[in-house]
Amino acid sequence: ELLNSAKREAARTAVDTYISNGQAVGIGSGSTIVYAVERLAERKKSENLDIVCIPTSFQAQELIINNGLTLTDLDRYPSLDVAIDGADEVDRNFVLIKGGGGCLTQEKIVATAAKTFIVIGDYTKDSSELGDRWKRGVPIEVIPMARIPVAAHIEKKLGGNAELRMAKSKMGPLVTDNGNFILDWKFNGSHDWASVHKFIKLIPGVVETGLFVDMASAVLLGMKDGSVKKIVR
Ligand code: DER
Repeated sequence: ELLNSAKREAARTAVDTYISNGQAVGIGSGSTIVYAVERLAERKKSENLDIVCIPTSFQAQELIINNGLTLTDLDRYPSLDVAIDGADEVDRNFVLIKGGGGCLTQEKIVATAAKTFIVIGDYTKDSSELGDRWKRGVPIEVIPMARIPVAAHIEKKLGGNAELRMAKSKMGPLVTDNGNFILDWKFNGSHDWASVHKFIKLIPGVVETGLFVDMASAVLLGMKDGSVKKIVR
């Protein structure tokens, strides 16, 4: 339906614009990236596209394998040509909230390893300020034993509330691919996201934040009318 075709258009446009033979490609996580991997598989069949793929989660790893693409890792390819990934929200300064799918840490590692980082999404991600549309807060991956002091420190210094993300198909907290917990920090108002990220990142026990500041090279968002809005930094 409308939303899925918007995601699909953005994903296919991104693959056709930024992916070419011989590249090492970071593959993000979530639902939009599925369309990008499908397009990569199509191009592998039709034009024998010759790329290697680095996953950002168990989900991405499965996608790569199940679509017949070549799986590799950062050990073999520490520097990537391009990474493609989704986002939960994008603001007017290219700041992203990521981690809605719980994969933010490996996503940020892979995005950082890539020369070019392409974000794909749909019109529901297109905000002027973070928080306009995305109401689940900033995901923060934490070492399980530190979750209470980390949450308390964030709430004391930055306000809002940091909630432990509970799993949906298992009892208890969500456990990430790295064996950690996630706090969803529901913030109030607008912030200087670069300094908020740095502040949170330095709290002992924090593994990574879902704030991707100054990282995206381009953002492609599928619109309701079938067009793809492309914003290049
Ligand atoms: O969790 C993540 O960072 C994912 O990339 C997510 O933000 C994108 O999810 P979607 O493609 O299902 O909207």
